[in-house]
Amino acid sequence: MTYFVYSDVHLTHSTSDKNLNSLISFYNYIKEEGVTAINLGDYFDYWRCNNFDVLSHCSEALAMRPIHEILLTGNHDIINTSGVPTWAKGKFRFIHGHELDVAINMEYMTLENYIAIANKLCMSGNTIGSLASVLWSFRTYAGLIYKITHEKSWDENDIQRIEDCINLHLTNYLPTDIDMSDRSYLIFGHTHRQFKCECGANPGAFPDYLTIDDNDQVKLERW
Ligand SMILES: [Mn+2]
Repeated sequence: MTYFVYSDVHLTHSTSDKNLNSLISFYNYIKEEGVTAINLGDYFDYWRCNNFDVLSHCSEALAMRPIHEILLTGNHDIINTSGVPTWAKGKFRFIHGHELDVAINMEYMTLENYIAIANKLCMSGNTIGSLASVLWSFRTYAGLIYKITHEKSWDENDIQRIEDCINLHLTNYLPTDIDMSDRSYLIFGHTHRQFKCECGANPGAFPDYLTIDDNDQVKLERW
C-alpha cells in the first residue's frame, strides 16, 4: 500500500486562502489515488490561538480530509483528542518528533513536563493575558518556557542533533516511548526540514511531504 505522509501544516485562524487551497488540492489527489494519508501532527497550531477560531476558519479544508488518514498529535495540537501519539506499520514507526527534541535538546525537562506546558499553550486563547497566566503557573520553568514558546525554539543546530541521533541509530537509547528495533525505520516531523537517511526520514512541513510505496521505498516530495 502506498502512503502519503505529511506534517506541520500549522493551521491557524489566519491561514491564507492560498495555503488552504493547496491543502485541498493535495487532499483531492490523495482521494483520487485511493492512498492512505498519514498526518504527523501540528496539523493545527493552537498555541496562542482560540481553538474554535482555528477550526471555523479552516472548516472547508477540514471537510476535505481523506477518509483513510492516520492522525498523530504534535506539540501544537496536543489537546486534539482524535489524534494518536504514535503509529506503526511494518518496519515503519511514526511520531511527531517533539519527543526527540525534548530528549536531545531539552535535557533539563521531562517529556511529561513539556507536554503539560504544550497543553497549557494550546488552551491559552488569543490573548497575551492568557499566555501570562500560563507563564505564571509554570514560573519555575520560566527560562525554558521562553525557549519552547519562542518563534525559533530550535535552531539549525538543534535540528542537526536530531538528524544525527537518527543517523547514528541512537533513538533506542532515548526515553521516547516508541519501540525501535534494529530494523525499524523512524518517520518523524516537527523540525520542518526534509530529511532522509538509512533508518529514518522527515517529510518536512507541508507542502513538503513524502511517499512510501509498495516496496517500502521512501521518497521526499513537494506538492
Ligand atoms: Mn512540532
